[in-house]
Amino acid sequence: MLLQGTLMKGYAGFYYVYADDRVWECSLRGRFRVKKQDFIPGDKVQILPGTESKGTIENVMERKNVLVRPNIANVDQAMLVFALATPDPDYNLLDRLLVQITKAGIEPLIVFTKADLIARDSTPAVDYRTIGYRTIPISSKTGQGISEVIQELKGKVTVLAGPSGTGKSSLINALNPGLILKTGAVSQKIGRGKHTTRHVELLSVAGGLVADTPGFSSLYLPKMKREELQDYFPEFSPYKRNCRFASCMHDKEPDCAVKEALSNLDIPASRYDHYTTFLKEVIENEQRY
Ligand SMILES: Nc1nc2c(ncn2[C@@H]2O[C@H](COP(=O)(O)OP(=O)(O)O)[C@@H](O)[C@H]2O)c(=O)[nH]1
Ligand SMILES: [Mg+2]
Ligand SMILES: [Zn+2]
Repeated sequence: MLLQGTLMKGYAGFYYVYADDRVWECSLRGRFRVKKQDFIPGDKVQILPGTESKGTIENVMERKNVLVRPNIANVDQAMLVFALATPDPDYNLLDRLLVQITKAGIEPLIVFTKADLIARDSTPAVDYRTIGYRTIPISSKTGQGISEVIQELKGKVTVLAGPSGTGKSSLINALNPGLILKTGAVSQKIGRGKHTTRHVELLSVAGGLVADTPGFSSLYLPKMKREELQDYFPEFSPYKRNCRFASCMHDKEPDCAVKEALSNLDIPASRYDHYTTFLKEVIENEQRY
């Protein structure tokens, strides 16, 4: 009987596969060795279980997507981790990541950490949940929101994104007390040197798999046509068909319904700001090709 599983990592000639809620140490069928097939974490495989959690990889499925950095296949979602305080959220970076991730065909999940540091009744500067993004405020200190994050990770392959110091490692530790990742500024300094190459791996966390290194670290927006950018601002869509020009970029054009919604406070000012900032970048990039 073959088991469906997901490759977590390859190491010293063995492949570690997560299947049936546990980890199997697998070797490859000869034909894969002959074909020099490259397996990467996230690959969906079928394994033939043997004794003592050992097995062999019998089949590998076609990939639905591949992320380059970190190199992972079949990524279901990206968890964007931003702190509500210390450091204050960088909304420009958050909006930039939302564009990158959505364009890559990956579902975003926004997690705001360190909720214990702000007043319970304080409202966020930008209401990402109302825009339509899955958004969870959490605290790794008090446990607030942790069970909601567990629900979202279950059965999925997740890559983390977000600045350092926002509590990504602390969150993984809170989700999975058995697994201790280094946290805080000090251990980051003495951590892996910049020049040490290392392989990415998926960690088994809360019934799902999470990449151990953050992704989407590039600040550059992906190449796209200027008309496409507004698709990544879903809160514009109820208004844009009322703009005078069908080709409206919602920038300098007269009779723009998006700008009218902005002045009525129906669109958050910082989102619109970032849209116009990104639009300039996208147009500059267009001219390079
Ligand atoms: N008050 C508070 N501090 C936190 C929370 N999560 C992380 N921290 C602290 O923030 C710092 C950075 O956390 P870390 O997990 O290393 O962040 P990373 O760089 O994103 O992995 C550490 O000093 C943590 O103790 C939280 O929910 N509440
Ligand atoms: Mg960390
Ligand atoms: Zn417009």
